[in-house]
Amino acid sequence: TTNHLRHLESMATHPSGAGKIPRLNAVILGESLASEEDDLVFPSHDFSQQAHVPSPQKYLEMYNRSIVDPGGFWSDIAAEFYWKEKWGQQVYSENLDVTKGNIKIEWFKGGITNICYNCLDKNIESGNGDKVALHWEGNEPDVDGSLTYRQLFERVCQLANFLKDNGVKKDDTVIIYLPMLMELPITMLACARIGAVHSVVFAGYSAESLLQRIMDCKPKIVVTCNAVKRGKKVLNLKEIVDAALSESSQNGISVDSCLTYENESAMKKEDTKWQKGRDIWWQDVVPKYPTTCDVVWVDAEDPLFLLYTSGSTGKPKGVLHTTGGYMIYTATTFKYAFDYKESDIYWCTADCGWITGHSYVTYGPLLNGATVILYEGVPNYPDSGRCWEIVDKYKVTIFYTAPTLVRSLMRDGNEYVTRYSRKSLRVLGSVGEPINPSAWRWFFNVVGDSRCPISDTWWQTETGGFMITPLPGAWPQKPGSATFPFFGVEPVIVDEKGKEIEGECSGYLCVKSSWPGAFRTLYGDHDRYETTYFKPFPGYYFSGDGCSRDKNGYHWLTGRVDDVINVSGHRIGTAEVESALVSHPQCAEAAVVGVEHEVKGQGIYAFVTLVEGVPYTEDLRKSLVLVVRNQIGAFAAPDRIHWAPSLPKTRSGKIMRRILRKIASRQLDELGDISTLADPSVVDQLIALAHS
Ligand code: 6R9
Repeated sequence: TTNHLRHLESMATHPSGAGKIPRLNAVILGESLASEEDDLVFPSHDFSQQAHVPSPQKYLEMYNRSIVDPGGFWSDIAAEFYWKEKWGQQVYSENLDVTKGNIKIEWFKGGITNICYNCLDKNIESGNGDKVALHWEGNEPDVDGSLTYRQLFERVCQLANFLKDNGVKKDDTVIIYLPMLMELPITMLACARIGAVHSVVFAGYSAESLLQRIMDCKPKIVVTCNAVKRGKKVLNLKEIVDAALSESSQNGISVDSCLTYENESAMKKEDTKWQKGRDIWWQDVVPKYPTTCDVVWVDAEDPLFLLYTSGSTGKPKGVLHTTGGYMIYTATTFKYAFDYKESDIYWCTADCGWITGHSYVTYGPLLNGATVILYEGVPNYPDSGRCWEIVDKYKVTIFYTAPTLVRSLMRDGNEYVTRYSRKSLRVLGSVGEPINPSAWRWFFNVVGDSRCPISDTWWQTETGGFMITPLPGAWPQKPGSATFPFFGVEPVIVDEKGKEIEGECSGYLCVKSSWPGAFRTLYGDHDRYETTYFKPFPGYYFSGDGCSRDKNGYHWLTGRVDDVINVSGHRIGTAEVESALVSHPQCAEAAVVGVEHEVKGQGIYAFVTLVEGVPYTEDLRKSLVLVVRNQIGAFAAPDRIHWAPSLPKTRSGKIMRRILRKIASRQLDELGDISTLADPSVVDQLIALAHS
């Protein structure tokens, strides 16, 4: 067993009886809690008993096999899926060492399958045809709909037939620019059914960003809708697509057709701008096609989708995932990390425009035959209780969201939560950024009534699925820690020289050897793939994240390593300082960046959002600094607190530190592109407060 699992081993072989966690509980609780590291939250006995992985030793048994014999471990799982033809002799092959030639990862090569078939046909054949696949909740509370697996199958087939009829063939690209309507997963699945490669562009990106993606992947067709309502705002999506398409055709890339869904509740057909010959109304044509469509069988290593993600440079990276490994990996991670059971009702608040919406709204859940909620709107419309209203309405059992949403709802007060029952909930999940212990606590205590384990899942667009995640019921959680690696994943922490460090340590998070869900290349740029991810530490996949491992082997993600600040030779994670700040009862959110400092090299500059109604005062400023001194050390005390009514965030909720760094260093003429912000006016507010 690798070093970091020794603690789990000791839990599993504890003298009080193998894997009996309560004994350990008593031991730990007998000591005073020295720090967050010692803050253990135990799953209830009842939860553990019914869990897929009920104990540390069950996990260790499975984990060890997945590392010693990855081929055997993953082919046993793959055998539960439908394959037209079985994969070749070799389950996988990999080269992750740039010094030994091109980076190459393959899983189940030679295996012939189809992920859409496994999501739909297979579930219908096994008797789940009448089970609800998708519940759709509109922006307005009284607008909703649902599709059973059979109905979803029919819709997907009709669209697949339309696509074929319009010249889309295997390996052609289709850009999808849709909000959270059922037509979004329907389009993804229809592409997969005929072997076309989908590239979903989050329907909050500007025309400029959409154009950039169209130019890069040259789609045969673009699928969109006329408009969407998010809260009280109506967004005219078709206008954005029109702008991108006319610009692209002037640049030599002309897209033949633009299939447009009429999202009636947001905008009527008559009000939609139209380009004859190119634009097609979805409702006019798609329902006329047959409700069955033959599957195009593909190789496990044929591409499934392209998803653009931001890198450190301006040009977005087209992350490419293939079929077989991704299918097995998303299905398996979904099942174990959420302890999924057939009776669960699952809601992930992510948009399908992000990887979370690919792996854990669409593919992972549907491969498991789950009932999935899709929500079109925003979490605070008509008020901040909407999420819990939806939870009660559909009796949601698994609720998966992002820390930013947790913190914003936390700020609005418990009232909105406690008003609803939430009795159906049994597992909670978090993704996207490190969840600070105080938000974790609130999520656990208030939302989950201290009953529901939280799966804090660390992973990336590039990894396809969960990499480090709790398995609820298997071991105690530590608020803020993603805990231990998923099956088949060997995380390593390396120092600057790329040397693996053991035991209690912190450094760069890398992964040794491949896993089925790993991305295979950056579209059209295999060099950049190798340079960004495999050259920094030869022999490993480099995540770009910092991580520490505590004395018990738990993993603590500290954020992107480009966000590390070095103060007088002390390396301080911005996430650490932020977590300290937000633990202050009057601090709602914080973002910390490094600024040049004459004496210390870098100083710490903290943007702080206060709890609603709390005034900015000098005393509060001091007490915020004190909280950081007390929790981390004097060296980590912020040099400057900058009041921030709100923080500049991308539409996916990530804080844009690039902009904060410029504001902090007063390089106001170098703010760069702020159009990707959810609300660009935040920037002016911050600049105005810079002198306060
Ligand atoms: C799934 C997703 C990836 C980056 C990743 C890391 C951060 C995601 C996290 C987390 C700490 C977690 N991140 N989940 N950090 N704990 N549970 O978000 O993909 O958009 O590609 O972002 O997000 O920094 O490197 P993506």
